[in-house]
Amino acid sequence: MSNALGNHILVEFMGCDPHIMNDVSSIERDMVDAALKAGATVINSTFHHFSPYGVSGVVVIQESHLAIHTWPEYGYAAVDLFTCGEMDAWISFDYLKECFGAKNYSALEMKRGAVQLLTRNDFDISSMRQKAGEWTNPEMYTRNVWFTDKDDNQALSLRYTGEVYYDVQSPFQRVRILESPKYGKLLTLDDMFMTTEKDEFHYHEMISHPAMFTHGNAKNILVIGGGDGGTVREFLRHEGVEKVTMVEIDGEVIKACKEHLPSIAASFDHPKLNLIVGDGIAFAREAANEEFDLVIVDGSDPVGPAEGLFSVEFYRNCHRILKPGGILVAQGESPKFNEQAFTELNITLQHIFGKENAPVSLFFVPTYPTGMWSFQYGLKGSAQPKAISNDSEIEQFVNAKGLKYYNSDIHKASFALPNFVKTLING
Ligand code: SPD
Repeated sequence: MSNALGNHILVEFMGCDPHIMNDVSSIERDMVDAALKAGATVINSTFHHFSPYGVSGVVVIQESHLAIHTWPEYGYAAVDLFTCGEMDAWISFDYLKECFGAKNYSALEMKRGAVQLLTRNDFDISSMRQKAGEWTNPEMYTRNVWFTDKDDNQALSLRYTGEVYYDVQSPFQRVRILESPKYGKLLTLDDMFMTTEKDEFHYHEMISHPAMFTHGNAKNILVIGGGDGGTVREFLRHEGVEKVTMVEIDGEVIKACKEHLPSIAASFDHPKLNLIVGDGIAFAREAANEEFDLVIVDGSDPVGPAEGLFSVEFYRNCHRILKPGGILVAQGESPKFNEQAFTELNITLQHIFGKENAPVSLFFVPTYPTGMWSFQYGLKGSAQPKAISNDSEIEQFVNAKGLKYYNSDIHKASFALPNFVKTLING
């Protein structure tokens, strides 16, 4: 590599699985993963399916690119792995060979940009830096790196500056803190947005205060998940709260947020907080009957470690450990992004708490796909969150604490559902 700018591996994959060769989503995922496994920084990817057969696509990486063209009818893929620097593209090659089920392959490796044949032009870096300093946001002009949270059909992307403050593969998930021009620092788990410095208050105020003001006298609270700390921070604003127990399975999330998101992870040292790094599902299974006034499930999406937070057994235990009059609030997914998880969770809650005791609160999060998100309730008493009458108490609290999303109107309005959502949960 010392005498060339880049390394280019031209690959022929033959005898590949024809179905995989025609599946644009899985090819894109495999190509992006192939880049990541070799240690590349992925800038962007674009993939296209040709009707009836064939996929073309490119993953642009900071170290150059990975490209593919497939002919499913021949079980064939032509792949280019073009890299520069220390990246070992053979790691990508081995990974793709497995993913595509290639029975045969050949590869031709060439050096690109032989340095002895090139003449170097040295730019005047100091004048370029000065010019960049005159721009409002120099990063906008020099980097085009996007983080995308998506399923097969929808996505939400945020531009980030390329700054990565934290990137650790924990036993449960990939925990990252990235910097974005629009939303400040971002916490992502695997390939999903969890929270951002600039819009976290939408989520954290809405998971906590509506339940507090519906209950009216909550003293003992259990939070399952919520590793960034924003949820417990909000509960601990209420002076009447005596104890908050938080059970987060992934200590890396807590560590990342303490180090890089201190405004969210602001209350981990609070004397009323009992912080446990452990399995929230097991905790709920083992907790005593009728122990908590509120049980809050601040979990991630139903893949990986949070899958069990969407199970019937888990919510039966949540019901059991709530005191009479207690309230469950669970991160309820989006009726626009993941209708199935949203609906199934509500049906589970209706089944366990009763049909009238499983209301849904909708709120807006700009950094979650579709922007429309939900908290789903289980009421073990008669207090209905949309029928509150303590508006002036709420407004006093909102003003005293300087809340930015929640108020008494939002409280009531968030339980009003569009017709399509009513149809999803009422069948
Ligand atoms: N897709 C995002 C689901 C929400 C996950 N919880 C966010 C954690 C904020 N404390």
